[in-house]
Amino acid sequence: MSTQPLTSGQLKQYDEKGYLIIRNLVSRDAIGEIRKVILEFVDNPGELVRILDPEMLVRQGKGENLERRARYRKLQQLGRHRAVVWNNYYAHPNVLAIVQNFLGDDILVKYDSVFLKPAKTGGETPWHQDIGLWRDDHVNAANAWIAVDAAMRENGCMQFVPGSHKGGFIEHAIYEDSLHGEIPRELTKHLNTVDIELQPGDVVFWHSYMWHYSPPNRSENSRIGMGAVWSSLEDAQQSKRVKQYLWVMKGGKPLVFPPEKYLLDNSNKPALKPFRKVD
Ligand SMILES: O=C(O)CCC(=O)C(=O)O
Repeated sequence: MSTQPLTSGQLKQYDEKGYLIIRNLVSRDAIGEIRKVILEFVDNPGELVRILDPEMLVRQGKGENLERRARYRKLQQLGRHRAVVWNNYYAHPNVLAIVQNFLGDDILVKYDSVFLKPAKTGGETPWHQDIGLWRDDHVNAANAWIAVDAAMRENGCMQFVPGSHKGGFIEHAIYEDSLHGEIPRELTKHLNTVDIELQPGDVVFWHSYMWHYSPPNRSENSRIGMGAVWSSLEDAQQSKRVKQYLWVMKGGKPLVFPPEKYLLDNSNKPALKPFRKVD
């Protein structure tokens, strides 16, 4: 397999706007297989029940009567536990052929999570930069999200601020009602945003400094997608926080499930600085 070189127009868009959408990167059949695995997992997680991350509503104790598929916002690291999800996205040759443009021929997965955002109950993801949450030096990581369901304005697609990656790192804050660290709220009141609307199999790639957000899903339609971060070997070697990376390409050769681990002992690295607390 070889790199699919990005065109000069695509590179210009990524450089100027900080993101790039590649349509139909994964086939509808492959996405259908992934969707089936995700829903089966939610229905019956077995011993991996710990990777189910509940919606805010449920965390607040307001989810008593919700059906099972309406209760969860995220499945942490499902990809690495399911061959279909891994091979059809994180290690998919079409996807890696794009990722090679950013990272070269040695590629590892740092992050693999499903974002569910169920109809009616799916909550918002606050404004953040990925690097603002990781707090590492991986400015050149390949960050991406693939649509499993159509992601539209109505069901809470992601929103980006084009060009925001040029502003560099923003120290994230945490509020009493924060889901996780976020860009300080006084900076997010008047933003020029774009809706990142995607059809199943479309993938959006973005810069680690990109400001992004997704609103609650008040529609009748589920909005499932999957987040990914791929790292170069150099970045993985310097990792401050993540202890385990997973190989998907070595020397330009794609690798399939089960992924080989790349383990780090970062126990003697300095502890992460906590987010600034705002009352
Ligand atoms: O799925 C979403 O709405 C949020 C995803 C996201 O923020 C991310 O992958 O960094």
